[in-house]
Amino acid sequence: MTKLISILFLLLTGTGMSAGAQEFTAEQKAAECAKIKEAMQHAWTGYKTYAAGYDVLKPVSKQGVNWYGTSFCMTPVDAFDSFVLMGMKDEAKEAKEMVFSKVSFDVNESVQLFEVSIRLLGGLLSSYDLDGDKRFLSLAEDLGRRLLPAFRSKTGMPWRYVNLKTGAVRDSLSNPAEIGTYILEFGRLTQLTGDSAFYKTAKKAMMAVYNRRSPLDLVGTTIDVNTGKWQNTESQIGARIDSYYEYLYKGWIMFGDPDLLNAWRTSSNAIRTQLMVNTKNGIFLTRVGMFLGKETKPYYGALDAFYAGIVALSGDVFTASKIQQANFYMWTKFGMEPEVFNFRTDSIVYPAYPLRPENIESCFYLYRVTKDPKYLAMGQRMIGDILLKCRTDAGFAELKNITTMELEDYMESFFLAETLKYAYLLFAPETALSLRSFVFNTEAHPLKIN
Ligand code: DMJ
Repeated sequence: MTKLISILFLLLTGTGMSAGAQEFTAEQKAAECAKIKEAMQHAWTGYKTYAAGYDVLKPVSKQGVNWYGTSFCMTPVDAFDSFVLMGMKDEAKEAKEMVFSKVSFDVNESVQLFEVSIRLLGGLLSSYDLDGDKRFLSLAEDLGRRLLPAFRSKTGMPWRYVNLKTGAVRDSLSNPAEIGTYILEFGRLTQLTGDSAFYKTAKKAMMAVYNRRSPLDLVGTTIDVNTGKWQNTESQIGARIDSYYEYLYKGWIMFGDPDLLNAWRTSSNAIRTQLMVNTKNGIFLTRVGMFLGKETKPYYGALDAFYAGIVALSGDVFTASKIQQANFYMWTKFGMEPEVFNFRTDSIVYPAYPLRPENIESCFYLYRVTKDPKYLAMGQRMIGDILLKCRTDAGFAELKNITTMELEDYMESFFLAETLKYAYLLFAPETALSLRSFVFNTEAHPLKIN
């Protein structure tokens, strides 16, 4: 009997399963999917009407804006695979036509390696993996080759900017995320083109960060890619570090490289012992000095929320569920999640909400792993808030301030690539996208596992 009770306890708590959450019916799930598809359509109509051919829509002033002198059609590239997964055939066709008629990387532009890689390279590769049109792969390969010169530094860690035509590089002060978030896209390129240079280059860069970890096995926030010296030694899991950790584990799933698993295990143990703070509201991850592990600032925020998802994916469902408890607390405490918040004083540090996906992304992974309907309820609440509070008549706008609800005139392409996609997949049947066959890059572009 005692054994039975412990097994039941383990099933309910050890897997993060809650006792009381109500199951969603198939009709309720379908209704959520329909709501999210309608939002996707609204965002796309706004983009097409006011910003067609530009990178991004400004949904308040109703105009388009480019990141650089030339447009790379950031929004259609980022949105295409979401349209495919949501079965939005007409929109997928429109996005595809826009991409092939407008995008060329043969331009004299200095671009930010990280953003171009996760949004454009990742988007083109997943478009190829889902749709099979070889033109996606040609564009991806062309872009990948133009990005390679960025990695020609003394350490193998990439410069932040590279010129797509000349290969000229600039900005040596970088960070783990902008150095170590390439193995999925570059590795997939190696698989698809047979050129091993892509995988080797990306791996060398991320291992160069790992090899510069402190004796506590932590990395800092800023490093010089030429000297290899840390410039900002604060360790945390959010902005400027997040996806470096994400790619250590996902790189292992995608390529089975034991070096990546080993680096993930070492790093995630250090994060557990040095950064995790157990509170009555769940587990938050704090910020500490990378050498002494002393807390610098008790800050947590929207970006940090991704960590529950990767921890769930790696198999530690109990810890992941406690982090997600904290994530949802952060959301409900303020009615919307702030970009940064002090979890010791329960107060907002930076009040923006730029349409970020991470909290819902973690719900998606936790639901896939546990099937606990409480994650559906969390996701429903969060996407409901977003669709209600950020909608404008031309699309969806970021919030400058979640307490005043003042809007920012910008609709990030990751809203279509990530936020709406993870929300949709949370409620859609698993067959819509199997985690056995695909790994999401950090911009939620699914890449096929070979
Ligand atoms: C996205 O561009 C990516 O998810 C990146 O890794 C972190 N930030 C944004 C979304 O918030």
